[in-house]
Amino acid sequence: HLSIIDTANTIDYSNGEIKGESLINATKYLKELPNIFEDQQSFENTDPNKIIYEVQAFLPVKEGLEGGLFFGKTIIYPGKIGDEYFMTKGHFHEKPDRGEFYWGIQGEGILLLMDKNRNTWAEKMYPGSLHYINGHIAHRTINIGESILSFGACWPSDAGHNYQEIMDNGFSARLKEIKGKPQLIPVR
Ligand code: M6P
Ligand code: ZN
Repeated sequence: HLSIIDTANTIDYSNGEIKGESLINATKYLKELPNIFEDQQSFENTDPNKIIYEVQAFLPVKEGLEGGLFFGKTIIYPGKIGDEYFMTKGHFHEKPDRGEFYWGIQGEGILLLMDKNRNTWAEKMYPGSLHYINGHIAHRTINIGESILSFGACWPSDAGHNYQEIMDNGFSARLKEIKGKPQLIPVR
């Protein structure tokens, strides 16, 4: 007879946590993010082993396979380096015609977006916010709240991560806390 089976993977909607098989976990410490924050003095005065964010992803197929999908959850801890909030490295996709969905699960954040011509803009992230990221747009997430920012992501298994442009030149705007409020400041 035909059997009805349970799935190997589950998701907890309250915090985005994924359980089951084919999972990877990555912890991003401050020391691994040397070119992200502007305030070098605050960077050096902060514990290099401080955890800034954690990525969990369900990779049911091999990275690089055309036609598959990856499903992730990222949490960014609350905090600042100087007047900049904790944030992800940010990246373009290696294949610029591969898009991505992000959705807010917990906390308050900003999704920073930048096109190839270095025009930058931003979207608010909150529980229930849904974001479509066009394939050729760089994306970085920032926790502007006082609690954990948790968001989900789904992207093609052959999208790839291109960190180079962001490593070399950053985004063309920085999100800073000015008089207690997040504000986008153009760079140079
Ligand atoms: C999301 C996805 C991942 C990405 C992660 C952290 O979960 O977009 O592909 O790795 O955010 O972002 P980054 O790689 O830029 O640090
Ligand atoms: Zn991406």
